[in-house]
Amino acid sequence: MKLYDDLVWRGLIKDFSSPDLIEKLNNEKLTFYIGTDPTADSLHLGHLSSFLISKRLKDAGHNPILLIGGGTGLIGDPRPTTERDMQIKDEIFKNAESLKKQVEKLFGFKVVNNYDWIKEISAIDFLRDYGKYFNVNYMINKDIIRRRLDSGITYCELSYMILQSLDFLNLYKKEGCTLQVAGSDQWGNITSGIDLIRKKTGKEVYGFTMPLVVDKFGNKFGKSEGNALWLDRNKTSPYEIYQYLVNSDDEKVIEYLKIFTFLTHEEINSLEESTKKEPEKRLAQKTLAYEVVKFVHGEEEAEKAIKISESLFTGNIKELTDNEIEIAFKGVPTFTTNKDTIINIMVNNNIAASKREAREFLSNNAITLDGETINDENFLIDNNKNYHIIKRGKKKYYLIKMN
Ligand code: 383
Repeated sequence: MKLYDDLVWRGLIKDFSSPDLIEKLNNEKLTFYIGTDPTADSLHLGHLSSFLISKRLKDAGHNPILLIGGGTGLIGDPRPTTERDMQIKDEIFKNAESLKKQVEKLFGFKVVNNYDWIKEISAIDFLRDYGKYFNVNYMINKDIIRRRLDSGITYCELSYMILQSLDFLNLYKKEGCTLQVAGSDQWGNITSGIDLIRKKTGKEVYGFTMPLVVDKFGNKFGKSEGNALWLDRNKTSPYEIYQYLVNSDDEKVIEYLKIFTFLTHEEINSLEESTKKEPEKRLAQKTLAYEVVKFVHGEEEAEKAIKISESLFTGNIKELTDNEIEIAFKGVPTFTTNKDTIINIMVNNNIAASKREAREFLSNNAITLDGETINDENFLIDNNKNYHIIKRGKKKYYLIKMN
């Protein structure tokens, strides 16, 4: 199957600047770019889908450039809601360095930084060479800007579009770059670049975007309790990413497999069958989670995430190493204690409000220690292990660290 048809099949095309691009994607070798601003020192799951498109284009023979917005990051792409806080320069530069390393390792793209050329432009040249080509009416009719007119937008953020456009022009001139890809929030910035290049050189360049990925409630994909899921393992563990994806809804998981994995159409179709016929196996979800973690963190981490996840599911926690326990129970209430009876440990650490309540839990089979039900209130929790897990009822976990 040709590249364009594969992109359509995977649901990766929203806006498309010209029908001529189909032929070019399928039969030519284009130099293209995707940009990202160094607002943080790592990409997150929300970035992954459009970076994976770039990988698909690369695998089909096109030539990718990643642009890190060291210059644009100092200005801030207008969000639809409010003005961004201005970030500290050194922070942006540090983030740019980390992003460069991360992207080179994950995707192997050539990396450029727009700070290198934007910093050279004087205010007068900026206005004469670029500002002159932007009609203010045109600018305020771009979707994102229009949505900000009521709440207000500064001249600083309004100018962002000009910077992203001159990047495209610069890469077109220097690298022969004729295509920009991104998520659909970037459509206005892409078309303004295409228009600038047409006005200044008379040449036609191209762009396309992919739809925003959302969960079944329409919320942005890739956030867990409002926090981004980072691709840097020191910020988000591979297991957390695994957990997030393995919990995908049946009605969304096939869409996600198309967007986030390199599995073939046959493999994805067969997982779709499985989701219809035997949804309780959650084969599609498990495959999605495994494939993404494998791509981002490697096979070993993906296997480890499966092991943790299965042990928690079956309650077979004994097999986990200390490190795996730390990962699996990150964020659950944790207590440090000396060896003692289970009833004392429960009361001293608020697992039960009183001895009476603790006894009730124990006699109702509501308490497990390391996966085994305990009824005896004098059961000794010893310190020949570094960690014990107490589970109360169906869901409540406590991590006990032994002194
Ligand atoms: C800067 C200069 C350029 C071209 C692009 C840029 C960055 C762009 C932007 N991108 C987002 C970001 O940085 O703000 N103005 O977080 C996100 N991207 C990609 C994708 C996405 C977009 O990095 O839709 C999600 O990840 O395009 O929001 O010359």
